[in-house]
Amino acid sequence: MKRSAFAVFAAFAATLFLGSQPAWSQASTCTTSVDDGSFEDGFPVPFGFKNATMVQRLVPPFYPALLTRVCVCWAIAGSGGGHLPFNLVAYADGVIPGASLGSVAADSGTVLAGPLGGPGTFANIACSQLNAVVQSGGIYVGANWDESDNDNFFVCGDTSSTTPVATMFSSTNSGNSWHTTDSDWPQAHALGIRAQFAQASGCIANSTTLCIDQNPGDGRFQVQVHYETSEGGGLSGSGNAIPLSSLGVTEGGLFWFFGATNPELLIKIIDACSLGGHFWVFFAATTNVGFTVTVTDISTGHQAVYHNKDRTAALPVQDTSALTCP
Ligand SMILES: [Ca+2]
Repeated sequence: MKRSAFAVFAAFAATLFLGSQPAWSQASTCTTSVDDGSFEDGFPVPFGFKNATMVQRLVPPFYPALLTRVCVCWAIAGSGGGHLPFNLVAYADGVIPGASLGSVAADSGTVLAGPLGGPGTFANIACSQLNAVVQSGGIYVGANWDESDNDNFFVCGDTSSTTPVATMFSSTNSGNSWHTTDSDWPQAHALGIRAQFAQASGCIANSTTLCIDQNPGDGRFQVQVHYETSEGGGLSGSGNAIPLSSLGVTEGGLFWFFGATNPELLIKIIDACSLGGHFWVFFAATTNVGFTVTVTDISTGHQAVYHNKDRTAALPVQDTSALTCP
């Protein structure tokens, strides 16, 4: 059964507004938000679920961005106060939340019941350990909790008509399916869920970025490839990285362009600092399409960039002065 948080809150808020003001003492320490800074309501996942999840899409102010903290505003209906254990959760971007990026056990801290309408009581939870990096677009973050632990707890809601309607979802099955919060609660414009990001550093491996080690695990060298050809009616895009570290090959890797089963380029980086003060970049591409290889030494910021002209058989490259040491 679905009960309306709005109705519950309207009733107790009307009562408690006449009483003393509660202490909304836990301020948010997150700077990325989509609410207007003041909450008028609270929203549950449709009630009674032991596995309740509510998330909101947030967009970092820069890229690549490491998610360092999530701030969740909790409101409590009824009287007195309480706390609620929950899990901070993060999901990859998409039209709906994508793959789980992990969770962190957390607690609301003490939340006092009281009138809605204020900056909210936030739990500010560090989560750098998730290593959730946003390369583009946004990320879904929020809370997962057991409503039977304390069914008076709601996620703070912003119902101001001037607040743009955020992208918000709830789930009752750990994200196997989602439904939109503003369909459950039409007055919902945004949730009291915020995030903090830090500029991500180091090589961040993804589908188009290969990280190659100098020393085991350091991911010192970032390799990206762009291809562009007039063949096939004109094709261009990012080369797709095929890391080989799972095979124990940490000083080189492959890229494919047109089919995942068909590699186009083998690249490796050799530490020859003791032989003349350079890292060597060697690669061989079995193609005649135009491409650009960009190797970045994350440690120094130095780059080595190589071009192959379109419709030209690529020659092997053995650059022994590619990047200066150390
Ligand atoms: Ca508001």
